[in-house]
Amino acid sequence: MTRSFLSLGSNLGARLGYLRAAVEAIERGPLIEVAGISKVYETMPVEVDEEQPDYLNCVVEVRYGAAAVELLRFCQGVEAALGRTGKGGRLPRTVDIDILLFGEEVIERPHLVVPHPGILRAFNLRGLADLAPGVYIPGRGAVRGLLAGADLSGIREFGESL
Ligand code: PH2
Ligand code: MG
Ligand code: MG
Repeated sequence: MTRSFLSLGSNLGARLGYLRAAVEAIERGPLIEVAGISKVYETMPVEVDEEQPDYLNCVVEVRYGAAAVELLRFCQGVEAALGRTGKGGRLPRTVDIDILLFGEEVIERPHLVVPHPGILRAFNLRGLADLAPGVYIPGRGAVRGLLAGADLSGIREFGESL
């Protein structure tokens, strides 16, 4: 089983409901166990071209019993089942599920880059730190040190959790 961390984000419709539905779908998935869920954060959109609504973001820790590409396929299936729109182009989305870390594997394929290119976004570091501040990001260092240097403006704890 590989320890993996998933980033969940939603900025369309019933955002918390989409995050909840995504976690429930992940829990029902094959060869996967949910080991932890971070707090939920409300975050200002980063790295987007046009104005869009604020996100709810969280990080989910899983144990997965197959390869990273299989996990990617599974996550894409959950996104599709939850009516994901706005694929590509960093458009608003009902739910986005990204593989932040897959053990300490480094993967660079056209459709799968791990650690995820967005892993250093402050909301991902916050979520990771809730679950595993000591976890090592290959090529970058431990989460707690990276978080200490991150700009946390634009991120606030959302009242409700998953
Ligand atoms: N996801 C993006 C682009 N920008 N900004 C926030 N705050 N949260 C996200 O999940 C997010 C983003 C692309 O997936
Ligand atoms: Mg994303
Ligand atoms: Mg994505």
